[in-house]
Amino acid sequence: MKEIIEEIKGRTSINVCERSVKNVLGAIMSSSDFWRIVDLSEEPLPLVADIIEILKEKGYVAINGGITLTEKGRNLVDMHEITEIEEMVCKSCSGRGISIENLNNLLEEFKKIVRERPLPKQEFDQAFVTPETVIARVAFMISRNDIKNKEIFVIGDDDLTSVALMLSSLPKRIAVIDIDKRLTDFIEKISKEIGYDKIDILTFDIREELPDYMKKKFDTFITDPPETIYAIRAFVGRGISSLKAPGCAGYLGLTRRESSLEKWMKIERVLVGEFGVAITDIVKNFNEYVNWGYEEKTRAWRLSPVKVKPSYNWYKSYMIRIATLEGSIGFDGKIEVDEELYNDEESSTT
Ligand code: N4P
Repeated sequence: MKEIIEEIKGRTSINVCERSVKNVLGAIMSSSDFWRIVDLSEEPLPLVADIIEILKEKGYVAINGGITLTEKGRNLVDMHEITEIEEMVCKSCSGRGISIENLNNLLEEFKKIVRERPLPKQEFDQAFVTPETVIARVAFMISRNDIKNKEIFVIGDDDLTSVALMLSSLPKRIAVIDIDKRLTDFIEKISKEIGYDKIDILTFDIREELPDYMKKKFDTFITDPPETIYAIRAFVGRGISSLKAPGCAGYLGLTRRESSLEKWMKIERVLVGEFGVAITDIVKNFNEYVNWGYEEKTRAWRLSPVKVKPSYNWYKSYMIRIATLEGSIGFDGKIEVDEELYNDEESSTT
């Protein structure tokens, strides 16, 4: 085991420990599908690819259409008492801990309206979540009293959360920004069609500072940023700047697919240490993403030891809720990066 870890360390700058290797081996015991192994292991995809590569070189796994343990591999897991990974997900709430039963009409209406939505663009790291996820977000935000008669700011909206919010007619007012004019045009069109006028829609690059009229104006924000520290400052930091007062809330998705626990800790440090907010909720795999269509053009594809498209929605993210306190402070400066907003050594799906 020590040898395996040393070898992996030589090949990647992502932090790796014995448990990372055990997580991947446990996942291989549960599935031979690469995407499922990444999903179950909860290790960043590039690290999973490196670990599998080394395990193959050392004869512990075989790769032929799928990834399986060899005789030698089975001995290794026995010796280290490594066990299969089981998810134990609740069937009625899909593990979200929230019911969307009362929002069934909203779900059906939302599904109808988004049929004509713009398709994901790789350039902006787009990949939208399932309609059930969007409605579960609404339910979750209702449960935390962050929607009814609240002013809500949606930062980046390929998920079309603003559309579900409009359809719910629960917020007092909505503002939505996105860099992609196809999306802001689409949201605009829907708002006209359903006659909803309490929404402000703006095509905006989040690397820029927010206009003053958007600062300290909202009760709640929601965003689903790319997972670089730059993007956390841009999307979440500006979200916090947009909140009115202590006791307001922000929602963000964070995945393990593109972030090690080291990066998670850094992100949590930025949230708690730099922005001075409290983390009130973390719900595993709350957000489920529809496979985006450009998977063969991603680093994840190049790294995948088996070139088979995912057969299910393997990409998920945790839902994080933060709350502001006296002394919370967001981020206002300009962010002078280009593509580094989207990518670091742990990311792979842009
Ligand atoms: C990325 C999904 N490149 C997958 C495809 N990301 C955001 C999309 C917004 N719906 C990041 C999700 C986790 N923060």
